Amino acid sequence: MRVLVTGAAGSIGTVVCSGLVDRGHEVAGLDLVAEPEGFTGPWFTADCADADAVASVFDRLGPGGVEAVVHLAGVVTEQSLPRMLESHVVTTAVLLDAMVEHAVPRIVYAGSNHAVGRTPRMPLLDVDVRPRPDTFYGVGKVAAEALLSLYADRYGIDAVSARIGSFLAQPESRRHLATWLSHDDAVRMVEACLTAPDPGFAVLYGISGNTRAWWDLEPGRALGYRPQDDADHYAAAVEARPATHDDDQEAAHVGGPFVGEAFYRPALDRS
Ligand code: 15L
Repeated sequence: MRVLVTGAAGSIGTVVCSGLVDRGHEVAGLDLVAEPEGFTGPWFTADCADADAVASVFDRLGPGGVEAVVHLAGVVTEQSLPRMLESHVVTTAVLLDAMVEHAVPRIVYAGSNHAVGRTPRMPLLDVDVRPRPDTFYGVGKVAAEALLSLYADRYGIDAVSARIGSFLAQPESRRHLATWLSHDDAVRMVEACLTAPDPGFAVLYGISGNTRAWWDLEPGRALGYRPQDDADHYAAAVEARPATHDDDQEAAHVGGPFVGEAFYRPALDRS
């Protein structure tokens, strides 16, 4: 499959791009920065919030040059509301408009657990709980999912949002024993979302097959995602570290640290 990956130079982007290439896909990269060493496909340095720049990327890849978009670009920390809306909502809208114009039928989106981060932790959270963001970052992710739903309904685009947990080489905290997404499982997950037959608008939790998961893996399995890693493998090492106040706070809501007062701020920056 010919795939355009945004945020291709980022931490998840580099892993996903090389994983998709290893699995036989043709990958074009788009990012604000120059291509990382070793990237083999076409590369575009542009801002996904710039509609003209994005339209030109699709034009240059030509008719049929993109069969699916994997949208991973976006600021991964909390910032002001306008910044979050631009980073997560405007970029998604720009890509969706370009997809409509160029008849690209599928997008896989890096959603986030922070779209529901204010939900008190419970044994197994399904994907149909109400949006309950923990930050403006989470608000941006909720709104981006709403856009995906709109374009799926209006234009028949297949739009899959993976609410990613904690994408890391290894789990580092007690919370990660539930929220971890391994590098290899991230590639498996994205490929499943790219190739699932007729998903329409769909949401899954993007985590590994963690024994202690707080999130239901079933929506992912329904799309063909078969995680092979489990954070429990690292539990002894993680639990050998002294428990901290943060561990308790992080365990109360699924969004962990993003729920805490350290993340409270006014929506708008004022000069
Ligand atoms: C995310 O969505 C963030 O991008 C990342 O920085 C982590 O906070 C992660 O979630 C997490 O919840 O661990």
